[in-house]
Amino acid sequence: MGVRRPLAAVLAAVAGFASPLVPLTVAASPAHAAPAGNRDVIVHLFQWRWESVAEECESTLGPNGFGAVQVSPPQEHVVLAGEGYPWWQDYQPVSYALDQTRRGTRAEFVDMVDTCREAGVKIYVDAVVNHMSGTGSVGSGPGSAGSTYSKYDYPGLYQSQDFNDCRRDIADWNDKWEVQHCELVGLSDLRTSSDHVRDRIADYLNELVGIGVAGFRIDAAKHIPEADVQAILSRLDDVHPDWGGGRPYVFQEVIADGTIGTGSYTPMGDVTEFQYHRDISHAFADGSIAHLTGLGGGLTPGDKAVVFVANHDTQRNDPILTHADGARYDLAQKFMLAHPYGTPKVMSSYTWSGDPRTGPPMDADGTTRPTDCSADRWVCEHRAVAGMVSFHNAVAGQGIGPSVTDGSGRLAFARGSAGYAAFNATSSAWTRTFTTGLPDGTYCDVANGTFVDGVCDAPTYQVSGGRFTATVPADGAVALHVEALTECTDPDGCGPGQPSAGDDCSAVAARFDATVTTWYGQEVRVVGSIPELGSWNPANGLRLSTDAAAYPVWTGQTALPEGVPFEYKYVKVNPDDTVEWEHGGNRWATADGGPDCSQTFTDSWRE
Ligand code: LM2
Ligand code: CA
Repeated sequence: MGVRRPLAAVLAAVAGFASPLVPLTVAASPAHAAPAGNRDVIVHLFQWRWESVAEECESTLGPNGFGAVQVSPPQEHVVLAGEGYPWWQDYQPVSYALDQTRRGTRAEFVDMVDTCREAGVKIYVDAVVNHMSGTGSVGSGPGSAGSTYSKYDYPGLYQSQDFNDCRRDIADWNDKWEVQHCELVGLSDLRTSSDHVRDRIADYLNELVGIGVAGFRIDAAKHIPEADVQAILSRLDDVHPDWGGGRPYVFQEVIADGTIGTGSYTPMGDVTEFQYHRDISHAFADGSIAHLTGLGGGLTPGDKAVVFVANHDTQRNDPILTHADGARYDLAQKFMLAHPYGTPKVMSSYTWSGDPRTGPPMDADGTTRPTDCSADRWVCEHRAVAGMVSFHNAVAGQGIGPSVTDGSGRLAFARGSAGYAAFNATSSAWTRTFTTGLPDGTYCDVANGTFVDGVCDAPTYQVSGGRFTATVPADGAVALHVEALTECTDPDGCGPGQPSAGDDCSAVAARFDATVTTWYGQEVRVVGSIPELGSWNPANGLRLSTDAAAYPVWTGQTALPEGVPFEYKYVKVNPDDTVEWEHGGNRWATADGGPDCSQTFTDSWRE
């Protein structure tokens, strides 16, 4: 086996692929919907506008394997101009109208759900159903969609009898009845024991399911009696067939204490595990992570736990480790994605200075501005960990270990033979040779970049004899997995769909021979996931040609990087530039040039 040129160099030579910093996007093709599979990572795009969520699904979340977005509450809410439009307006519903909130219209919400579904990403709605508006909003109004209301009176929806009788703040948090029937920070507490209230809540959630929403965060679930949560969820419709039908995914916000534990709510669905949040945040904040292979031990069973480093409340009320802490916090979120316990929920924040009530970047009327990750106060820290989502997905089902440590601030571990990750929560670099269960090959370091459609925009590492040597940066990580190989050199192969060792071609002279019946004036092109095939844009696809002798066989040639898996389809382009895609799923292949560095793909149009 000769020494191959690094993948980036091959791409640069073949396609003029210049900078690894160029944002890599996957344009939509009709058949490019990512398989839903068992992708489960949630990202909370806190306070993002609907159209910004849609763009993020297409450009970043789908291609990197995120499973779902938790969006901020979509129902009509109070509008508090006098308080500078704080973020928490959303947590005071005044009706269940979806048109409109500070984040956009109902039509924009629907478009977001559809766009994200096409990108393989589910939408989970933050369902605020324990209460309506609160004491502080008396005299304000109308709501964001124009409804008039007062506390305990929401015309056409709820009147006084639909609220619990306690009508004062929760005073004794050791009294379960109070916690569930009195008011949480003065918010009018719904009588969720009544059929009328249960039906109205179910109507609202089912409207969302009808739009294609696939799951819910149940806000303040601990404040709703368990039987009432059960009764509401039992009224829900099954989710969209694209998500396989079945029950909506539900995770309940339960901040467990001595009075009410998560176990009361696990029969109805998943629960938030706040002790995990405290454990991982303190460990990384203190630089004491060597013991974390056992993270989650003694907590809610992992298959019921939603886990996070910080959420929108803790980052304000009880910050241990947040986006304000920079690299150390990113490192903790990466660790969460590498570790097997729980369903990870990645946070995506905006900054504020001083007053934690500060709303997101907004216009003068309190309407939220579109997200621009390089402007305003948007942090977009989920992008810094996007590559680790592919790690999480690739190692699913593999156990943790063996592990190595170096002092209390450094820990590395295998995830079976599918992945290996090293974490350094100290202020000095950590250089050592790690022994893995990985097949030999060249791996993309997904802790420091992404691996999308065979393109690595991060450093690569050579695993040889199962070992690799790395310098893990201060407050940094290195993570390798078998679905992000740029080259496999293992004589036993590296698993299905992985690049093969090839024959050391700097590029493969690829020829496509496609049998396609056309009418006069139509052209045929190959369109695929890599730049050489137009990155799914038919206008930039590889043009094929034919002549009287060859027809109906159309032929074209291009150079492809060896060992890089790609997907493709044939299209017919009409004289007016409209495009007809062949039917069926995407074709896929990996260029392997053989001894003469050439390869022919022989295909027939699929009707
Ligand atoms: C939650 N989970 O159980 C949310 O994660 C949390 O963000 C919500 O509080 C809370 N429950 C209610 O849904 C936020 C915010 C509160 C804010 C409420 C309601 O953290 O500060 O309370 O939303 O908007 C505000 C005022 C508070 C006032 C209350 C009622 O801050 O002083 O209490 O409204 O008017 C009189
Ligand atoms: Ca309640």
